[in-house]
Amino acid sequence: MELPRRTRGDELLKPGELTRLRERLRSSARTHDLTTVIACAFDHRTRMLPFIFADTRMIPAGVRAVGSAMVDAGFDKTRIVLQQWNRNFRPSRMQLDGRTPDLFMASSMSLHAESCLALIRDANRIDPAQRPLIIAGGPHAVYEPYDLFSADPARPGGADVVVTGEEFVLLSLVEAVLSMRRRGESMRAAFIRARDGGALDGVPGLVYARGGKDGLAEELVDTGIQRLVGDLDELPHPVLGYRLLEPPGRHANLGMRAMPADQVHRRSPLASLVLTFGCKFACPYCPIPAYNQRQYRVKSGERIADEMFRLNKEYGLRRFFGADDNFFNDKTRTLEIVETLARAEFDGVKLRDRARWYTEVTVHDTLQMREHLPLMRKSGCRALWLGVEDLTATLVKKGQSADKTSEAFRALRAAGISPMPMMMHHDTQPLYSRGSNYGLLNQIELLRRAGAVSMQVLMLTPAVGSKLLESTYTSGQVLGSAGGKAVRPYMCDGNYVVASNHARPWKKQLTMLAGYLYFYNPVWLVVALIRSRTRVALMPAGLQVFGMMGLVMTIVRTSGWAARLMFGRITRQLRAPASRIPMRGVGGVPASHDTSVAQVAEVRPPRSRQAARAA
Ligand code: B12
Ligand code: SF4
Repeated sequence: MELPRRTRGDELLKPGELTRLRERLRSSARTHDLTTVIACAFDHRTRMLPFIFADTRMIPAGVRAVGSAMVDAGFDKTRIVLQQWNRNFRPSRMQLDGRTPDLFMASSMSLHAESCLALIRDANRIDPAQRPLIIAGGPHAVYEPYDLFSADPARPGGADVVVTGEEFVLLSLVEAVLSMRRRGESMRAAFIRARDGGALDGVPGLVYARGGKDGLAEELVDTGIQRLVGDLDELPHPVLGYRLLEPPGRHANLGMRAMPADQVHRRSPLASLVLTFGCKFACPYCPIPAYNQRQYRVKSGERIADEMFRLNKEYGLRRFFGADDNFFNDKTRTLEIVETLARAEFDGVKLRDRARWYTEVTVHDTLQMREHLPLMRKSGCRALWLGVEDLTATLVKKGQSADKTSEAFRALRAAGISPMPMMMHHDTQPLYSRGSNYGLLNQIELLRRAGAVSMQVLMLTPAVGSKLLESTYTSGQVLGSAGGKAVRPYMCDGNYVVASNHARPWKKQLTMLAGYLYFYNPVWLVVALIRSRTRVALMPAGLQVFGMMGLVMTIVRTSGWAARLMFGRITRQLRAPASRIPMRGVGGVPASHDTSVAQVAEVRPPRSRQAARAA
């Protein structure tokens, strides 16, 4: 099931609404000396191709954005801990500014959900008199907020509240709790009064538990789908978040100080930046258009240039990765950004001489932008990741074909931009096909000849929040276990075959490995070195080296699963994930995030308590 959309015309915040909230909080922050720890959950079992390097050497934008929002609102006693760098961190041991923090926040993708739940459970071990208010957020919270609560007496301890939205929702929650907070009272106690008094019900984008004792939830209240900030220039500046990082280490507790600014670029040579959000396509396996409520949101070129410049100046960051769903989505707005970046100059130095950037686009829109690709290069862009999925458009039809894809790749290479294809393997695709482009190796070879610089091959895996999710389960495609090993969240990244109707699913697992081996190997490394005098220079050779290293990790991690698929008994899951705890919306409407009930397409929760009572 896709996330429901708010009533048409009510998807976005009013212009200036986020800015005004930030200002209001800043003026009240002085009277609340809050300390906050934000943890980014990361399951190290997920380390392999094609995300190796980007997973630990690029600080995730989500926690950094939340940290920036807190500092911007006046709460600078904030620390960000990445499990990527601090595996042993235990929230139950954390102290910041000499005390247990007022707020503990955990962010997670679904893939890292087990690590996130372990963090939250550990935070629940803190003595109730000092226990921070526990807030969960991030992509897993957006799609499956119910998973972050506990109704299991054997494993108590969930979040107090889950934010199913972005900065505006979090800051509105903080404002609502602070407005109820008495002098010297803990944030958790103030939260409980705010919750029980209905003060949270007018903040769309929250899920909180009611009636639970000892960390057990009996019912979840869902305040509905968030309103999105339309003008991304209203977001707090990312420069604030980089000051808050816990340095890498092996301790369970926190260090005295955050990482010094001059070490940031060494630990995180890639900096992710929000440039745009949204995509006009509607691929049935993708949750992105629904999450964005079919809106396309952008930052201005001036703001992006300023972010790159300040991040370079303050932290030495030079390489930026756009957190875009489809950067070329709207040609006019793309050109506005790119033209500004190409001419931006600070302190007499051209930005493009300091900053290189990369992002995600589609093949279709790359062709629409063909004549502007030299401008893209001039603006500092050096690589683009393209969702090719399946060249023959048998699996997915979004205007791609072998000819169009080759044409787009050649145009990119001619402009000096590295094309990075993302392929999707599926049940009906063979390893090799004679006389057609259907086979995986045929497609990889075609892309390599057209100039592909890296390769991503992932198995089509059901994504929560996508149209295809339920039918993939009810059709019996989703595996429950193989050879006695259950499918766990960390395996749902497309690297493991966890959904297949193929008679021999192990073949799918080995086909993906064969595809990677075909692309990443010493032969192509040598060829890339010999051909290094092209406009993309040594990038293909460098990525061959990373690719081979990542492939070793992929083989080590996934071959055991291939063996289980080959020799073990396979069980299936027939029901899509859903809340085990009863969920309700505010004012008699169904809970927007309850996947167990049929949803109406548009759910509009009441704006206020009065409205809720009236409803
Ligand atoms: C860049 C990116 C990556 C990079 C990440 C590198 C890095 N270290 O940052 C790479 C390429 C490695 C990657 C890999 C994968 N990705 Co990815 N990726 C993205 C992408 C395009 C941008 C992420 C980003 O920076 N967003 C910008 C930030 C600001 O947004 P955000 O993280 O959502 O955070 C906001 C809110 O969620 C909230 N929030 C976040 N944390 C918290 C915490 C609290 C307490 C609160 C209150 C709020 C809050 O506030 C933030 C500010 O608005 C997103 C799609 C998107 N546009 O977001 C997908 C996305 C995050 N990826 C996704 C997936 C599935 C994957 C993969 C599993 C691959 C796959 N099969 O598609 C792998 C996993 C790799 C791994 N081992 O972790 C999914 C996650 C879905 C889910 N349910 O978890 C997303 C959402 C795309 C989608 N399909 O919808 N990805
Ligand atoms: S083109 Fe990409 S981002 Fe857009 S809907 Fe399809 S898969 Fe999702």
